[in-house]
Amino acid sequence: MKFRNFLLIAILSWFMSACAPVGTDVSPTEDLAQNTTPTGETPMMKQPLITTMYTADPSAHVFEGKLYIYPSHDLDHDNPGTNDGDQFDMEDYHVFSMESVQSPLVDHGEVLHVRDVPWATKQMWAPDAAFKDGAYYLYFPARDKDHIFRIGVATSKSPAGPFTAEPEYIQGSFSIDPCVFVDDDGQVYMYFGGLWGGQLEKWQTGEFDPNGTEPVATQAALGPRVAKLSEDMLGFDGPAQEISITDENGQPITAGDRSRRFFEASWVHKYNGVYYLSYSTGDTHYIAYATSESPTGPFVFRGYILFPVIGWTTHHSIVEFDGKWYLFYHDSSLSGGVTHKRSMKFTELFYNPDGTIKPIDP
Ligand code: FUB
Repeated sequence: MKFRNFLLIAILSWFMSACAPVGTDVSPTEDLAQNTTPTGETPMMKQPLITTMYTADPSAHVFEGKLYIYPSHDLDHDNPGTNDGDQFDMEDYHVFSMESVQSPLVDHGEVLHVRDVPWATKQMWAPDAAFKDGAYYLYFPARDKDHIFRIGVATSKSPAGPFTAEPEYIQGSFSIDPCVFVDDDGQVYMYFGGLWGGQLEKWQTGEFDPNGTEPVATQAALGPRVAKLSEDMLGFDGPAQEISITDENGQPITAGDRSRRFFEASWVHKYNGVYYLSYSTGDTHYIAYATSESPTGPFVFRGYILFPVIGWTTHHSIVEFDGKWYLFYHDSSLSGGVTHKRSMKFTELFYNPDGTIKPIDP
């Protein structure tokens, strides 16, 4: 009797699987999940998250209950550096994920290469990712065929990629370091911009001016740009606006105030209804932050989140995961201080009761 039941179930299951319509039994996410490699590296705070490759500019997000990280992939070369950032000659992106901050990091492999981006030529710098209506979007800067930094977008059905690039860069985009923030009302904003290698000072007239320079020391510093994203997430819904960062008296932070002025690496998050814009101060090497009641500012300077790390650049993201807040950042400790060979790290971030952030000593 038992054997007859077993036989019946076996025949039925074979019949059902043989009759399933082709292509409908494996979801894209399950399919792609097979291309993952547990790195075997258990995350430890303030230690490199991966030691088999160099990674930088980590943008962290919670998607589908896991923590996903979208970093730059630094190449292991010894080309000389310039103020234009030519040593940051990255070609592709890998995506990483963690089930929890105690579980091993998973490398989802190469998810986009510059050869597969029709408009881009080189230097795939700091990316970010976003989700809307069942699709994932990877935003990234790269130099176009005229050597000008633009921002592109690539799409996927999975947060782990692979991503397919749109044929053109986002019209109206320029400079580097996109950060995409989805507000509680569903409106999506992109913040971007970076000085020097990132060319922001060359866009002060609204056109690319190869001779553009930073404002003089007593003038207002250049601010990051913000643009609303269109409904389809593939373009800007109107021209980008400059964000103003002021001191506590409402006076613009000046270009000469190098320990507080915006340089690159914008990140926006919301805590207790307040918008926090954090950024790198570049040649003074801080991650600073400013707050506002509005996603488009003006933002008021509040202090520092991260003191200088080993290496010239500093770049971060802030994410809430399982009820705690984390700072993802990078430094050059693993390479012995080589600025363009960086490693992503993370640590917990704490707020004071007044909403200010406790600065972190890396
Ligand atoms: O990774 C290349 C550049 O270095 C980024 O775009 C900047 O933010 C800096 O981290």
